[in-house]
Amino acid sequence: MAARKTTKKPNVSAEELKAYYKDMLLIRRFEEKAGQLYGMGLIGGFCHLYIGQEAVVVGLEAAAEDGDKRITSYRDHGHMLACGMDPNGVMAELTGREGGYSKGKGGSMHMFSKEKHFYGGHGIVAAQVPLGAGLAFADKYQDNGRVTFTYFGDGAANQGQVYETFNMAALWDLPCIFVIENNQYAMGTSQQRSTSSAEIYERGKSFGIPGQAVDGMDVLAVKAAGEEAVKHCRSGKGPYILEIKTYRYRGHSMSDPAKYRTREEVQKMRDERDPIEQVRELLLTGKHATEDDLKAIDKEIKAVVNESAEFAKTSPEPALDELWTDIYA
Ligand SMILES: Cc1ncc(C[n+]2csc(CCOP(=O)(O)OP(=O)(O)O)c2C)c(N)n1
Ligand SMILES: [Mg+2]
Repeated sequence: MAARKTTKKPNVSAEELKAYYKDMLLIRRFEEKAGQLYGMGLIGGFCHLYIGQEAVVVGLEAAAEDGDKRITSYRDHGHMLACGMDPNGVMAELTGREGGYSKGKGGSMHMFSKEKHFYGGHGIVAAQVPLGAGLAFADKYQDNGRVTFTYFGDGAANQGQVYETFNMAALWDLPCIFVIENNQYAMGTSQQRSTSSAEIYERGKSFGIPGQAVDGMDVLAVKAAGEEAVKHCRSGKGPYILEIKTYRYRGHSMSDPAKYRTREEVQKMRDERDPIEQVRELLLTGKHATEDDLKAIDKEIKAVVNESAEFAKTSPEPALDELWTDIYA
């Protein structure tokens, strides 16, 4: 990814900037805690952390309105927290407990919230893309002015069903924002090794879907691009593609030793491009917050995350008779 520093002046108030800082920090600390609980054997199965990518969901949620929908892949904890789902319910689902969003029966990749219009959590690469277009179809049918954020990765962008979906979404002018979270890797395969055309945002061209590439380490740039996309979709002009260039600091999942890239590459990104540090700088240099204000926010977030871990450890395991509920037959 070309290192691009934003030249844009903050187009938001100090309060909004602080809110983005807080929201990104919540995701970062929550994911760090999930990583710890995984290491302690309290979380089983797959667990894909979102650390490094926080500005993507926080920027786009800042561009969304109440009632808009979101659907994503297995790397989904950040999306849940950013749309306002309860950290206790998310963490307890990770530990497989009764107090989790799927009563402890879904785990990391399978959580939903009708209230927050969060439609999962999907473990099959790109499976959520046609589903996202389906959600947008429902909104168009009901003429309710809502848009759907359909998130997927750079690896998923090479799947055939993505292009079938682009075709139908364009044909029917669906209010669907296709958000490609390009973190440069699909498991251990870098984008250079897997992708013939690097400019993924241009892949909608032959369907007449506009797209743009966005600096995904800059929450303000993401928000601005999100607002453009939302405006386009809400005004009935059909789908829009945002390729958001981001980076994951951790391995693909908790079981990835990450031998396909150097430690230096990751460290350079953390040192030079970290989305949370960038906002911290903006807050301090713009005198919108003092070091003490930021410390107070850190403390508040830590308390929320600790409480979620406590809840996730103490909530009981699902009762045996839950084995036979919520089954589709
Ligand atoms: C249909 C299918 N093929 C393969 C896999 C195994 N798999 C899981 S994640 C993944 C890589 C996807 O990468 P990307 O879309 O870039 O998302 P990221 O993990 O980087 O967020 C693969 C190949 C799968 N889950 N589903
Ligand atoms: Mg990827």
